[in-house]
This record gives sequence, C-alpha cells and structure tokens, in this order.
Amino acid sequence: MLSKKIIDRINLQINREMFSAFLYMEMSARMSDDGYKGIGTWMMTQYHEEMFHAMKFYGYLQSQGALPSIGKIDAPEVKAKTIKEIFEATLAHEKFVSASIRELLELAIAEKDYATEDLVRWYVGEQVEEEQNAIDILQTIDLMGENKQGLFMLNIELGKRKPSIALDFTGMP
Ligand code: OFO
Repeated sequence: MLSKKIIDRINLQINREMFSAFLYMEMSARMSDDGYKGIGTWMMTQYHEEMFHAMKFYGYLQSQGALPSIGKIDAPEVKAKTIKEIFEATLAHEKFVSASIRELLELAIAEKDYATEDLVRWYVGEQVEEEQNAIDILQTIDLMGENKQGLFMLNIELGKRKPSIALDFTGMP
C-alpha cells in the first residue's frame, strides 16, 4: 500500500510528464511550421515517449489501488528561436525532469517503499538516455556550425525517429 505522500508525489510527476509531452508537442508544431518537418517528427516522437512516462506512473498507481489525479497542466512556453536553442531548451528541460525523478526516488528510499523505488529506477535510466539524446544532437549542431546543408541532413535524420514504446495505453497496467 502506498503512502499519501508517495501518491501525491507520483501524481505531481504525472503532471510533469504530461507538461513535458505538451512542451514537445508545441516544439514539434514550431519546427514543422518553420519547415523543419523532420525535427517536428522527432519532437512528436518525444511527445509520445513523455505520454508513456505519464501513463506508466498512472498505471502503477492503479495497480496499487491508488487514484491517479492529473491536476492543472501549465501551458508550455517555447522561447527558443533557432534549432540549437530548441535542443538547448530540450536538454535543460530533461535536466529538470531528471532532478524531479531523483527527488521522487529519494522519497521512495526514505519511506522504504521498495516497489516504488524499483519503478522509479527505470525512469532514472530513461533520463540518462533522454539527456544523452539532446547532448548528441547539440554536439552534431556544433560540429556543423553555419553549414545549411548539414542542417538539412540533420532534419532528415531526426525525422526517422520512431517511438520506442507502445502508443496504445488502453488496459495499462
Ligand atoms: Fe523526458 O522525461 Fe519523461 O521522464
């Protein structure tokens, strides 16, 4: 049985994961509107990944007899103007999520809630991967410098990204 503190904190995390999803959906719209449809696809794939993160927590609460509660999700704000700035904002956001996941892990450990700890450790690994994705893309952008052809190729390459998770959440868990 989960404590109220853990349930509330997981619900906060669900809210943050959904905010992340909407942030990437907004970024996807911006990129596609600017003509970078491939980057738009990459961002929309990230949207799906974030919804999966939210639904994995949602399903976990249900499996433990606890009630998921979404709450009000803030409107995403995208200030980035260039592709480099978009991926810098992505990395900064993922670092924020990583810190939030670490906080949840620390709470689970403090409460000796081993089931929640086990679940949250999956997210720790996922965050390493997500930060790495943004770092790799930023490195490529730095290597290209002002090269427009490079940007064109990057746009094509990023457009090949496919979600690594199931998109149908019916029946989760
Ligand atoms: Fe992008 O992170 Fe979810 O957890």
